[in-house]
Amino acid sequence: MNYMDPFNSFFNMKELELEPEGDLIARRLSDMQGMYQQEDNVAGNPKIYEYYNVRLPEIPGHLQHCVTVISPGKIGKEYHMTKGHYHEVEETAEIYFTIQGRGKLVMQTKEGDSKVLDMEEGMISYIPPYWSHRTINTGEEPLVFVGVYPGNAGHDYGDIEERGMKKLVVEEDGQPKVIDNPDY
Ligand code: M6P
Ligand code: ZN
Repeated sequence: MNYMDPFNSFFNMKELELEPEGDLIARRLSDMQGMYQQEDNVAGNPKIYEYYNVRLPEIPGHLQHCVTVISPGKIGKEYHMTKGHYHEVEETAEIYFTIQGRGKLVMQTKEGDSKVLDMEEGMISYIPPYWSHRTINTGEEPLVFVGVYPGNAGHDYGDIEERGMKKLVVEEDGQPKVIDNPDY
């Protein structure tokens, strides 16, 4: 039997970096074209979020895990958010453990049901099979969370890239508000 060796990763809470560095993926506004309602008048190409994947085989049995850091800020009225995705293997779930900041976790099924959960330090959020998921930083500091999901789950961005999500999280009177997406 060829066993994989157990290993630790360390997330540096001061630098907000994973050590040793996994696959670091940074997403800027230009990587999310068409996902925000008002992206036209934004100066430069701000970094919205980055995530660190611990490198693991994409096969059943393993547990993928990664740390996502969403910087605070807004594009128009919408808070910084992730692209959002379904899993390629739709019957796979995911857990998010929030370790810093506050935000919202917006989920949706292909039948059109929507759910929104709060994310705050210490919260463990369960994303059941079949729900797409997007995270939104509604706070003033980075939103940092750990995601854990099956080795073979994969990411399917197609539906959300084409249609967006039914619910948007915007700032109104200084407060986060969940509204219906007028373009959905
Ligand atoms: C979480 C997990 C990852 C995901 C990342 C960024 O860490 O769900 O699987 O890749 O967030 O989200 P997205 O892939 O939607 O950009
Ligand atoms: Zn996922």
